[in-house]
Amino acid sequence: MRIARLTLHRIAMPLVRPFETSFGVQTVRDVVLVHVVTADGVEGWGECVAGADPVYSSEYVSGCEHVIERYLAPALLSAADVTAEGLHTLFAFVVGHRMAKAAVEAAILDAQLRASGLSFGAYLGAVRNEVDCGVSVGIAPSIAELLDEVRGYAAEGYRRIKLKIKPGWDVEPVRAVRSLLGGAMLLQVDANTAYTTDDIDLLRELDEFDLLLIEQPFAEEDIAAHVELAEAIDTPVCLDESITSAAVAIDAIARDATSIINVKPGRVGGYLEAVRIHDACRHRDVPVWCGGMLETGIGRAANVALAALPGFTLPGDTSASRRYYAEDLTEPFELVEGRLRVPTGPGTGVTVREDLVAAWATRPPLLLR
Ligand code: SMG
Ligand code: MG
Repeated sequence: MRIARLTLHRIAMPLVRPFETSFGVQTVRDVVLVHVVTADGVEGWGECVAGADPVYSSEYVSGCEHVIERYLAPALLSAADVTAEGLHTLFAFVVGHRMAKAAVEAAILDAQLRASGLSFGAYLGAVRNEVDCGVSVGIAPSIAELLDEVRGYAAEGYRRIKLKIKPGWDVEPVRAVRSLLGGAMLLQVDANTAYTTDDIDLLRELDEFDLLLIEQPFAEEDIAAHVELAEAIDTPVCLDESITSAAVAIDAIARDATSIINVKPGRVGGYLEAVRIHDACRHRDVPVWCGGMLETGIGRAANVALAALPGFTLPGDTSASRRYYAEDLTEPFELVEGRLRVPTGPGTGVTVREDLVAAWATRPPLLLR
């Protein structure tokens, strides 16, 4: 297909409650949306998962917007024939910038699948029509408030709880939540790189809470530190930020730095690379789960489809829309018995509410052709 135009929308969506991680507090999501229209008039939407600031990774929203405007969109608009599968080669001249590339890939894939009448799930290889959902719980002002929040999510039916931790907010909150939930509930923690190898003795104290995993305790580049931790504790180590491609995933697994992987399409350059990671992990008997980046319904729809692949054997951070947003950009995703249904319509299977895109815009749309 040929891409006739690409529009970048920049919107702000307030969160229903502040979300605090070891990186800081977030109260609003600043999002870039990619909207493409093919020469045949087929549309596709993609969402960029980068944060407002370069704290989770080196990418950030304004940087992604610039890379798309200056490099990716011109390459796309001047190509005679564009396919989602061909983007890896088309964009190879740009080093890194995976979240920017993933946003464009998602829009192209959406258009391509809408043109052929295929859903994301069918295309990616989904084997389930609904997926088990977990929820990521931010750092709270007090343990009492944390317990209130966790109690609420457990009552909504979430099948797994993930607690954000950081130095000074780790063993005691985890102890309190484990005792609230009892031994049967799946519970895991995510440090977002907040610790160093000096903390290994402290992190070993988490072993008593029978956690499913500890996610990304150390710096993104430090695979060796995670190898050291994995040898020292019983809780399985799971990498998130470190895993930027299938090649890195394969290497980290071979070095025993990680025994479970959090797959986020944005972090790895798109859904096609996410599937390659899934395939490599499955081949090596390494379970994967679908991470989240506070997606709107656009990204959530595609993530839920990905989470329906056979190797996604653990509940994902694929929460209901209302976990973050009072009103979503698409029809809302609602939890039924702790699960979300995989959309079956062409492309992402959801409809973008363009009135809301316009109402929530923080600057005029940028039309590229
Ligand atoms: O979408 O529910 C979600 C967010 C899940 O905790 C979540 N994401 O490191 O896994 C992670 C974080 C990254 C975003 S906050 C900086
Ligand atoms: Mg994480």
